[in-house]
Amino acid sequence: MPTRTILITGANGEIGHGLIDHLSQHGGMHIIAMDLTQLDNAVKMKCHRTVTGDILDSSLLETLSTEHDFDTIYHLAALLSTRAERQPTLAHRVNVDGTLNLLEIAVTQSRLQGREIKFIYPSSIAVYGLPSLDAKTNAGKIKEGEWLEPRTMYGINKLYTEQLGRYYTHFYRQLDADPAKGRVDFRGVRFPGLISAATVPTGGTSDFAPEMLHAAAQGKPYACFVREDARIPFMAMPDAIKALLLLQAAPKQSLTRAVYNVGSFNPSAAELRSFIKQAFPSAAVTFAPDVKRQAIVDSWPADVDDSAARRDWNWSPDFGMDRSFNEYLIPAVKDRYKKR
Ligand code: NAD
Ligand code: AKB
Repeated sequence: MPTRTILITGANGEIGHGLIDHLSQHGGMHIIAMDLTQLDNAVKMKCHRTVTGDILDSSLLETLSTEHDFDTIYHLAALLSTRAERQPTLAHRVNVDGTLNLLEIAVTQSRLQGREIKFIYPSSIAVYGLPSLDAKTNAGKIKEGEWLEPRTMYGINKLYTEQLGRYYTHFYRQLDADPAKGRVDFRGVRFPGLISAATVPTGGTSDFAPEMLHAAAQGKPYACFVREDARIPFMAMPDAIKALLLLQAAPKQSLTRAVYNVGSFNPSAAELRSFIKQAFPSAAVTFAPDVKRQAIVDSWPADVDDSAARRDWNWSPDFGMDRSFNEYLIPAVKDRYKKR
């Protein structure tokens, strides 16, 4: 069987690190990894080729497309919610125009290869926008079609690009004489806040959870930027990688949606602190809410209904909160900071 070639954009980010790590161990495939920043050496050696460049550079993407036959594109590059709120026009360019560029590359590839190209896309719970805390409390587990009025540029970008993906899969150039030529098989997941033991996030609004954990593991004090009762869904990085790979591998005929919720656990910030303090009793975690970032978190759901993903592609997280912390996050962060 020929070796599959996959393109990963945003490869130097948190998910990119986890995905490349996993694929290089289990994949038997050529990984073409692209990022604006030069890939970390540990990741670089796991890839067939690395490219430092901007997803807004269409000619770079077109050149890449002439040099490789991609089987799947994992399009991870983005500006996350807090950074996007500080640079909204740049965020729109990267998150929307950049995604459009990648979808166009997928069409070109599909035409050249005469087959559908899979396009795997991490969307976010940021697509949701609850108007008040009461609404959030009463909403319970949110389904994919509910509360789609995001209040952040990032959430709006994600919601729109999900629709672009659906368009490229079903309606792209629908008035052409032969619209069937050049198809993209777009599949998205709406991730909750992700927590990795290997990397510390920057630029997100769910970052308070991983920041609290990594600070505790280093013996550093941490002032949490949301209230103790702030509650949103989270997931450990290995489950996020599992979700991307399961969705990628799912038979097309079993999929009933372009984008799926995936859930795992949803502690309040105070519950997170308690968990972390069990492992690091001297952790000095205080709460100093930033009202503006708090408002973003308040607009995100307390929990998501992921029954469609469970039904259509057999999704279930391997790690709930106990296992995420006790079997993955705590031992791995202890190990990470012991080595330094
Ligand atoms: P990250 O910020 O760690 O990584 C993003 C990467 O994209 C960075 O390495 C950055 O250099 C790169 N990038 C940014 N602009 C670029 C450009 N113009 N050209 C090329 N590369 C560019 O983020 P992550 O956590 O790895 O997230 C990956 C994807 O998953 C994003 O689309 C994000 O929206 C989504 N997501 C992440 C989370 C989370 O909690 N981490 C949750 C939901 C969705
Ligand atoms: C962010 O906070 O922006 C991300 C996300 C939940 O999409 N972590």
